[in-house]
Amino acid sequence: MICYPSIGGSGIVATELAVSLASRGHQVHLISTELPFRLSEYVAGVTFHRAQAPEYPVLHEPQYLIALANKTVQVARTFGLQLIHAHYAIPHAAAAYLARQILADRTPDAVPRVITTLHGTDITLLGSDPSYSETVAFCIDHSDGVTAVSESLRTDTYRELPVRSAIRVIPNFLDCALYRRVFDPVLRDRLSQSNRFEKLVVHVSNFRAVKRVEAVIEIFHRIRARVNARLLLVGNGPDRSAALDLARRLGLEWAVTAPGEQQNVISLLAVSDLFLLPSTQESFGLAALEAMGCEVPVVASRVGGLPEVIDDGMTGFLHEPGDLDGMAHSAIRLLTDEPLRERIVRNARTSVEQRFCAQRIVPQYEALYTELLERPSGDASVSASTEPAGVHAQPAESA
Ligand code: GMT
Repeated sequence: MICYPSIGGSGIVATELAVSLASRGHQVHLISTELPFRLSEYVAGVTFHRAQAPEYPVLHEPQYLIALANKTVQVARTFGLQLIHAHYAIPHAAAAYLARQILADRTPDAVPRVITTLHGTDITLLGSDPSYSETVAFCIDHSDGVTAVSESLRTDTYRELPVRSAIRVIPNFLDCALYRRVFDPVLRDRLSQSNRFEKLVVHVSNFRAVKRVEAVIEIFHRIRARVNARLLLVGNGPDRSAALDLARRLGLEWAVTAPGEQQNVISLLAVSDLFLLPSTQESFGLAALEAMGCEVPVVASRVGGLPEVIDDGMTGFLHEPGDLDGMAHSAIRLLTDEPLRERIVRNARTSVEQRFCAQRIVPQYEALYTELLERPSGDASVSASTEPAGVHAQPAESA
């Protein structure tokens, strides 16, 4: 499993998948530059390998792609890897492709299959950039299996890139036994004065422009005009200071708590009353799913894969990204109409249990792995002159 270690959905999904596969008896090797932040304790069956790119004065920047491919080759040789699963196409699909080419050249009888999982910004923001698009499309097409985390991302990939591979949609998932509401009254009292009927609104992200954290502040400002509430901003990233500046200018500084990155978001979600996600783009919206698992009602943008996660009016509320008044209106309804809030969170939790629990989704990855491994050797050809296995003239297949 190749992934980014830092806060962000693709690393979380890769880590949760590794842990889940290990609990089902597989041996998983996680390759990353740092210990992934959700792998906080020892897990039997998961081994971490650090890929390090040395610096050298001649190089303008560390050669991450080469170091990652190199580490993957070494791990494959030492542990006899059968599969390389790259999470986030840039540059992990390229590293996996390169590793497989090297292994095929030196040990043609033991060449692992390569799976690339597309997560979102690797396609919608970065991958489609003309500076990257040809290479990203080539590496995706030369994976033996390709998955996307939503139908929306699959459609975007075919629209944005000259990709011909069949892309299978395997949605993101949760450990439903962990992501649930266990209310901690002491923690809640620290974050808001519940004895004074103060509501707690939460946002969790990596504070990049696409998350629109300033819009979170603007919506919260509108909520505050009607409801006694505090805001909890969990995470860190480029837009954190701007968001806190805006809160200050609006006189809300005292009502906003921003503790930075947190390893355990479950306890924080489990004491919150409302989750805001006004992103400009979300290929899936794992943060929204985590909130729904913890019975926190979500108000979000109607973009990307969010409508595949949230059924508007049934399991949460969706609005156009520019409609901050609409988002504030739904938020105020959820914070003041208890029967509505109860209905939405009950539906949301049921939807998570029926559609997005690990035991429902992880077997879909296992089935894909098995399919790829059962293909006669040579099907998943690594020869540059042959068509990659799984390439179809028409984009078609779905899980
Ligand atoms: O953009 C982020 O928040 C990080 C990014 C990532 O890959 O780390 O998230 C993307 O992948 C997540 C996991 O599949 C999805 O839940 C997010 O919706 C997606 N982000 C965007 O599309 C903006």
